Parts: sequence; C-alpha cells; structure tokens
Amino acid sequence: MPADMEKRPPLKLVSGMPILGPFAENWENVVQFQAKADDLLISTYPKSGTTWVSKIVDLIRNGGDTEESQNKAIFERVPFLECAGPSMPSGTELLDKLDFPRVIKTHLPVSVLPVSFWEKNCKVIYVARNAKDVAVSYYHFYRMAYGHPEPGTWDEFLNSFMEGKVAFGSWSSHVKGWWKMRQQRDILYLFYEDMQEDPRREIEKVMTFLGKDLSDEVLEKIHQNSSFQAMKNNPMSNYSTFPYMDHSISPFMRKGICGDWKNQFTVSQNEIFDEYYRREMSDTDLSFRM
Ligand code: PPS
Repeated sequence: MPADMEKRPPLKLVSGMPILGPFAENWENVVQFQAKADDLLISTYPKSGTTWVSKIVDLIRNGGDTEESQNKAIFERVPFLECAGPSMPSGTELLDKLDFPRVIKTHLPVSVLPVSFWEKNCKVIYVARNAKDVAVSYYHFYRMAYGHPEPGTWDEFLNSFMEGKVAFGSWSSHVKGWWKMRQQRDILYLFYEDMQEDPRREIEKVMTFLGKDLSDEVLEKIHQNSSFQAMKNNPMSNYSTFPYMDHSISPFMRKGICGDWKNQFTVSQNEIFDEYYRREMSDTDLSFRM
C-alpha cells in the first residue's frame, strides 16, 4: 500500500451518494469532466461485470488483437472516471492523456453522471447483475480493497448494502435509474447472467452496438480471451498490478459464477433480503435471474 494512503478511510457523501473518501476529494474534477461525442461509457453498479465487459469492448475495438490489448492493464486502457487516491493518477488525469476515442468506466448512478456525457450523447454500455451475487462479491471486495471502510461481518455488510450505505449507494436506484434512462439514450443494457449463459451472443450484441463486424474466428478469439480463467491468469486484467488491493485476502477475479449467494446467505438473511428486494423493485419492470 502506498505510504501516504490512509488505510480504510471512511466513505464521504457527494450529492447524497456515499463514495470513497479520496474520490470525494477529486469530485470537482469529475463534475467538470468534458466527455467527447465518441467516448464510450461503461457504467455499472460495483461488482456487476465491469472488468469483463471492459475487456470485451477493448478486444472488439482492437479487432481481436490480443497483443495490443496486453500493452497496459485494463484499468489504464479503460480508466475509472471517478477514481482517485494518493500516489496514483486520478481517473480524470488518465483520461486527459488517453488517445481518442476513449472507453471510460464509471460506477456513477444517472443522477450524478457529469452532464457532458448527456450533452454529447455518448453511447453507454450498462451491465447489471442480480443483487444477491453483487452483495456477496462486494463484501469480499471490501475485505481485500482497503480504500474501502472495514466491511464488518457479512451480516453487518448485508445490512449496509440494503440501506444503501456502501460506496455508490443503493443498488436498486442504480439499476432502475439506468434502466429507465435506456428509453431516452443510446444505452445497451446487459445482464451478467446473460453473459454467463451465452458469452458469444452477448459479445456479438456489444460488437453490433459498437458498429463493428468481426469474423467468427475473431469473435471466438475474443470469447476465449475474455473468459474468467483467461482473465484471471492475465496480469493485465486480474488487477494484480493495482495498488490498494490484497489478493491474498480475496482475489479480484474471485469466483466468476452465478448463484454464489447460495453459499453465503443464511435462510433468515435470504428472507429479509427477499422482502427488501420486493419493496425496492415493486415499481419497475426490470427483473433479474438469481
Ligand atoms: S469492479 O471492482 O466493480 O469494477 O468489479 P467488476 O469487474 O464489476 O466485477 C467483478 C466481478 O466480476 C467477475 N468477473 C467475471 N465473471 C465471469 N467472467 C469473467 N470474464 C469475469 N471477469 C470478472 C469477478 O470474478 C467478480 O465477481 P465475483 O462474484 O466476486 O467472482
């Protein structure tokens, strides 16, 4: 960990949303960020498949050239807009230096996305994942990524998650907000569960959205190189070169499966969560496969 980094700083609020402390300090640069019309935004609630879809987009844009995609880590090729911390360039600094057209990662809900993305009508790929698997993945991520506060016990973390008192706030507002926005904007809304079910089909959806036409052979190469195992073994996509993470506590590329929540939730936690879920999702036609 960089010496000047405060270990596990508390979350701070920006526009009512909890965010990592160092991110809050760079917030003004995020608000002022000037998107360009050909920027592509990858937006997700944390732990929903951001890195996976980033890798797929990167490979598609390079026509399946795996060597090109290897010359920098994925978090440098697809900078994280609101990321900031001591001893590292912020997302906005990385983006200022990146060649155009850029691919940009964000976890921001629609309500606080910098206005330039809307003004420039940027294309967006949104990936959503079922709330139970997100909560489990997020808990293990909190444990290993010490830019976050202590997660507490799993039960405590799950309560914080349901209360929206985790970094980037409420899961349900996030997925619903972007779901609604897709009716007005150029947004490809994907589901992690669909990507698991048929990665080739979802890769083709992304390809079409990006206006590309790649051969079966290239698509198969992209499929292979973006598989969980290939990404886990690849230091350029497994976050092993990123500071502030201890992969010996829990690897970034942890399990990469659907339904891991069944190994983590108790019967009683599941009942309480189902009740929370019904309440939160009663006003939307957005649905998830658990
Ligand atoms: S982050 O930190 O919010 O950007 O994390 P994010 O990339 O959104 O999500 C991490 C979870 O996605 C899993 N993952 C994958 N699953 C299947 N296939 C591939 N290729 C893949 N790449 C990443 C990763 O393992 C995390 O999920 P869990 O459930 O913790 O394993």
